[in-house]
Amino acid sequence: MRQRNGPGRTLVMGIVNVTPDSFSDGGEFASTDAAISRGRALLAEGADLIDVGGESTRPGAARVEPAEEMRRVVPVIRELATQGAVVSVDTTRAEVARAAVAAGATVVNDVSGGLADPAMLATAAELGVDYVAMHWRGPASVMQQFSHYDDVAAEVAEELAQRRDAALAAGVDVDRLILDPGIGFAKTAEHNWTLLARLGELAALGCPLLVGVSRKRFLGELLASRPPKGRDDASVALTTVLAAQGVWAVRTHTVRAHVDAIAVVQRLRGEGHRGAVGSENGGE
Ligand code: PMM
Repeated sequence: MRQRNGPGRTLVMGIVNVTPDSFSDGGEFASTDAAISRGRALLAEGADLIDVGGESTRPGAARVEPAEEMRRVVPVIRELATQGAVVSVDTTRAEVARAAVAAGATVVNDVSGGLADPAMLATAAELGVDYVAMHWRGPASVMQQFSHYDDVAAEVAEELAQRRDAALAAGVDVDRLILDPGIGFAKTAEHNWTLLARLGELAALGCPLLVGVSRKRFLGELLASRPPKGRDDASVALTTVLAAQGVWAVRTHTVRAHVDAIAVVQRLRGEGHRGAVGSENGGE
C-alpha cells in the first residue's frame, strides 16, 4: 500500500471529540480544558497526530451549527498546535476547516469526502493542507438507510475513486490526498468486515489509506455487545493487521497499545522502530 514521506510505518491518529454526545467516550472531553488535556495525554502516549472534532457522527446524531462547531474545536486546535502537535480537524464544513487551519491544523479530515459542503474541496486545495476523503453516503441522521450494497468493496472503491477525482479536479495536490473506507458509515457489521478483508482493492486507488475502527459498533457485535471502552483490545488487534498491510494511519481513541502493535509489526519486518513510548527499561 502507498505510504508517504515520513517514518515509514503506520501513523497513529489520536481522537479528541469535543462533543457532548460521542458514542465512544460519552462526552468526557466536551470542555476545552478536558479536550486539551486529552490531546496532550494522547501525544505523550506517542500519537503522531491528533484529530479534533466538534460534531458527532454517531448514527442518528443531529447537526450542530457551524459557529458552535468552531467554538468547540478552534481553541483546542490552537493550544495543541502551539505545543507542536500535528493537528487534523474532523469537519465536513469548509468554513470550519478554514478556521481550524488558521488556528494551526494542517490536515482536514472530511468524513463526507467533499459531499456535504460544495465549498470543501476547493477550500482544502486553497489551504494547501492534507485532505482525508472518507467514504460517505449521507449525514449521520439518515446514513443507515443507505447501507445497501451488491458488492461493498467494489462500490466503496468506485465511490471513493469519484471523490479522489473530484478532489484532484478541485486542485487538491495528489500527494496531499488520503482516502478512508468509512468503517461504520452507512455500513453494517458484515460490510465493515468485508471492507477490512478487501482493503487491497481500496489501496489500488493509489492513495494512502486512513482507517478508523476504534471502539465501533461492529466490534461490540463481535464481542457479545461489549460497551465501547471494552472494544479497545479488538481495536488494537485490527491495528496490527492494518499496519502489516501498510495503511498510512489508524484513527484511535487510545494510543499507546496501537503504537506498540505497530512497533511489533515493524520489528517483524526487520525494520527499525522508534523505541517504546514511556519505557523505563524496567521489569526485564
Ligand atoms: N470515524 C468517526 C469520526 N471521524 N474520520 C475518519 N477519517 N474515519 C473514521 O472512520 C471516522 C472519522 C466516528 O468515530 P468517533 O465518533 O469515535 O470519532
